[in-house]
Amino acid sequence: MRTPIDPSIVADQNEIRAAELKRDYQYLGEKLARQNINIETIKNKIAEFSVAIPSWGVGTGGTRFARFPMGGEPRNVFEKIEDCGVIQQLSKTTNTVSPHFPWDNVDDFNELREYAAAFGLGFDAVNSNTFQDQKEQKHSYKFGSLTHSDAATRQQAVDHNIEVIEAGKKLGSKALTVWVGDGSNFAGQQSFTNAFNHYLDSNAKIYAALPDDWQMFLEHKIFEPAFYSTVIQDWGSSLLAAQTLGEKCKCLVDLGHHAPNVNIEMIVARLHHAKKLGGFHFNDSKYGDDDLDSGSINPFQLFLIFNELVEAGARDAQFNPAYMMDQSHNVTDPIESLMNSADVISRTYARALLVDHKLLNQYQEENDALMAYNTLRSAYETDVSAIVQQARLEQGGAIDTIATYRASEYRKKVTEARPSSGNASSGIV
Ligand SMILES: [Mn+2]
Repeated sequence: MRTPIDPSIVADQNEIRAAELKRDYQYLGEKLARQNINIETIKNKIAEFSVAIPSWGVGTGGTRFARFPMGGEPRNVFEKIEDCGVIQQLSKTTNTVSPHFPWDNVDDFNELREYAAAFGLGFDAVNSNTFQDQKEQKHSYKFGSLTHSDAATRQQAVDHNIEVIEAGKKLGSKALTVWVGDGSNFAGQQSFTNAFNHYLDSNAKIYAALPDDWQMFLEHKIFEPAFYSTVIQDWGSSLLAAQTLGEKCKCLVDLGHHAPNVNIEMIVARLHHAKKLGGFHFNDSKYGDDDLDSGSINPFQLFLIFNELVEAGARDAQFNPAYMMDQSHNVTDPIESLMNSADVISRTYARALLVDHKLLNQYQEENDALMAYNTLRSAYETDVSAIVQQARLEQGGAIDTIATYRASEYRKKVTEARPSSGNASSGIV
């Protein structure tokens, strides 16, 4: 196994914190035992949990105004994999990468697959890109892609998605995520009905190219780049399309792709009820699609979402959504942000696992609103640090991922090794 961080640094850093963690883990274990919760069961679930890293997430993000790249940015997909390898080595929560095409195109996908495997990384859902024009393409996506008024442009976008499936097959991926920014900026610019029909027709062609054991995820987003209307703007349109396209087609919920204050945890419950929740993209936001770090603004909302995901899993043993972090790291080292977010997501999942659903259901049946809320609150307020740290330690990761990463001086080393960095494509969907 390739280890981008010297294992002796990880061992030294863990040694500093091991005794304290042992005491904390024992204390929490006794506390949870009084609630009839076995800490080992929770820890094992945390150890099994994984959230994918988007390949574009290890580059510095930006806004339409500017991007401020830091030193040592990955210059190609192999260097992105190396950075993802750091995140996985220390956090042990991120054993897959979600690639984006054409940004991550290579001549030899088998080579890329083997290179990633050497870091203990596989490939999660593949992402297509029909929201920007590429140099060699014949038809422009200025007025849309899968929903364009022109049939040849739609076909070009369909062909691209099928090429992405082909790449994914070689990488060992099992899902295609489709997000299109198609929409309009003026009232009357676009026929809502025609555009949606084009969307369904185009996606039916992509669906037909899916291997039997693959899934297709439709990602909705309320606005941007279109600011008046977006073809797949909400979970209702997404669900309608997924139900029309077939069993292998499901909806993907990106936390940031909703209007402020929308009850996203309820959307999770509704989509699960329809057996159409295929995936979830984690991030946080204050206003719109801010792509802030997961749980950094509204950690309680993230907990409520996880509570629904845990409930869905308890009701349905087949429920196995694809999880990915979809964030834009404008002011931090992306590796640090992704490790921090993986930690936050794991902690939130651990707290959701502590919810006594039997008791919660009893309070709900009795209409005891206060105690129902307090049942959630009790789990939410539990400090589960020792559980996620112990899970990482037992798998060979770092008790404190950020401190260990900083001690390794990885960023300084890659800044020297990648002198002409700063050119990597870094888009956020
Ligand atoms: Mn997304």
